[in-house]
Amino acid sequence: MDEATLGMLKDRAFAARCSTIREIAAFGSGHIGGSMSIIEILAYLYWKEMNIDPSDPKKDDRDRLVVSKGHAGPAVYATLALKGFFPEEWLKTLNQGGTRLPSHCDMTKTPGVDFTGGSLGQGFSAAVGIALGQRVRKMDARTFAIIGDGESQEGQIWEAAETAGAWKLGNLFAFLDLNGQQLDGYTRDIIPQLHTEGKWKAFCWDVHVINGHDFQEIEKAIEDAKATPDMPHMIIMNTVKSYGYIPGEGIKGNHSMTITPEGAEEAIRALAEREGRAI
Ligand SMILES: Cc1ncc(C[n+]2csc(CCOP(=O)(O)OP(=O)(O)O)c2C)c(N)n1
Repeated sequence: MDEATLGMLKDRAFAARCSTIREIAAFGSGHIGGSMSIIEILAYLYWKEMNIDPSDPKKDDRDRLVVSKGHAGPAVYATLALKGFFPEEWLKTLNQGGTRLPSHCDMTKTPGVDFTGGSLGQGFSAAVGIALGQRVRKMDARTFAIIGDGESQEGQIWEAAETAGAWKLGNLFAFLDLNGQQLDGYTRDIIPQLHTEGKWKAFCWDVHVINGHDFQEIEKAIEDAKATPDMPHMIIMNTVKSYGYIPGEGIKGNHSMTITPEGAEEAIRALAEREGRAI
């Protein structure tokens, strides 16, 4: 990746982080942890990889993204707004009465959202079905999906995994947000997510393990995956829950946090300082 592209992606990620923090602060609380850990993959997909058109969000031959861990809605909305799917003003209405941006992603409400998430495990099955549909219709389009490590404790994830592996769905690119945390604690203390790479390989997936906050590694994994067109792809992303919202980084209790408007601006200043950015 050239320096200009890398700089552009880092700028988009920073902007999406600021919007996500402010969005949640406008409501007063929300799912900051699992939103912040997927900011880089969202930026990469929307600015570098996916065939989508913000002026025509339902175009038939588009690539699809299923955010199966649908509670990461705030990060998805921040990204979609920056990309031009809807006005950034909408971000002030997150989770409020009459909003088009509910706490969890809802395809019937938000332009650019391809599938409704929230009931963990279900979105991933839908992603397998969507990828199969694209293949049946002989389309070039691909399906991308993001799942969580807590979510991976759902049996439905593994039914979908087995099906996609058996059907050799090479147009399905999944990302596991391996942040080591779930709603009420660390996965290691609840149901440890062990042998993750081996499990996906056993289900006949093409597997890559990366740092999910590193754009160069994201690009390499996706490009390497394209060289294996007859298997579904699992890109295991080691991430930090709440990455970039420094008051929540890695701490227990960062799944949904209370954020005041003043606290949001303070957190954004701290992030800018850490990244050496002027704001
Ligand atoms: C079927 C189902 N069970 C429980 C929940 C409640 N819930 C919402 S988020 C969450 C934790 C998810 O953890 P993970 O997938 O690791 O997400 P992340 O830590 O990245 O936010 C739980 C248990 C749910 N939404 N759906």
